[in-house]
Amino acid sequence: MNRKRFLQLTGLSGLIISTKGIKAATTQGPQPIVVSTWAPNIKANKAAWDILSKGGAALDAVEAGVMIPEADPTDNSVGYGGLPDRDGKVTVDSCIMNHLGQCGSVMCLEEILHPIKVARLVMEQTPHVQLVGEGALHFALSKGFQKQNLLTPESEKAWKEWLKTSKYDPNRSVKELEEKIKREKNSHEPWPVALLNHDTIGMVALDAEGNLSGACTTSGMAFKMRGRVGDSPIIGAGLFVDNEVGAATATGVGEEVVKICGAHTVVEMMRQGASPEDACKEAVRRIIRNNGAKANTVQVGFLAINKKGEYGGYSVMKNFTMAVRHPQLETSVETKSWF
Ligand code: SD4
Repeated sequence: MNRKRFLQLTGLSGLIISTKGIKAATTQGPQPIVVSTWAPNIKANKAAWDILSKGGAALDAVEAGVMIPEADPTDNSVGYGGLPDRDGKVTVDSCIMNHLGQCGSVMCLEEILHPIKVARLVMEQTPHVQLVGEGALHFALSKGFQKQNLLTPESEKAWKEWLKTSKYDPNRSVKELEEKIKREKNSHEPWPVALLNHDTIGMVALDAEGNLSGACTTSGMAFKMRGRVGDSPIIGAGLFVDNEVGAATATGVGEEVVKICGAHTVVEMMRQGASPEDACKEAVRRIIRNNGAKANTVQVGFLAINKKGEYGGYSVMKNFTMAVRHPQLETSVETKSWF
């Protein structure tokens, strides 16, 4: 397949692809911008951009944006098509935060296609921030959401294959990506395979009013223990927004992100004057410090934007990409990494 054909197939024509050593870029003045984890989420950015480019609110943009991978059966770590826990159940975690510091989250929710919408309703219509499991499901059903099986035949097959060894490996997706990259080297395919890698989506946006919001949604680590919750629905870990400063989100091994209050750390570093990239690097440094000799096996990626619309990211291991959209640019970039 040639490159043109690939771009047509994936609907990514016009995309600027950069894969190495991209510095945190600066946009001119405070203009709208949306940044999300992983290159395929350029499609999610499109949905967000439809709203931002018409003067819409960052909150509406990030909600609409992350709904794209939630409904995409080929994204096996978000929503429909997500890989299940070790009992074969797909459980989803989502959170959302706006420029007023308001936030909502659902954790370990089952059979709901768009957990991000439920998280938003937790924020807007309950006195709480977090709802979990059965309670979150009851809340969703009371708001008119319908139950839907999120386990696709492909995910079920992968789970049955996994059951043969039942070995939990938080590096599974990293290894899969590395294998794909090796295959790419051998087959001389014309596009960077990191572009094809789907994973948890964290999305942050700045709107024309100068307000920031963010959303993060995932089915979590594949074949996790039943009831396990990672960083993605935890405000301050997988996502944090402070309208005075900036917004940050994370992807990767959630336990490591929770241990350093990842997204909050990134925002606080920006408050002290760090660029988005340097702020993300400091969060990565703390993960490296916590993990000693095994640090180079723990993939975590952070990305951030600040009030000026500057953006950047950093990851522990290579191959972490982010999708960026602002008035002058629609692109995916690989962030710098520690290793
Ligand atoms: C989690 N951080 O549940 C999520 C998983 C993830 O790409 O980001 N996967 O820990």
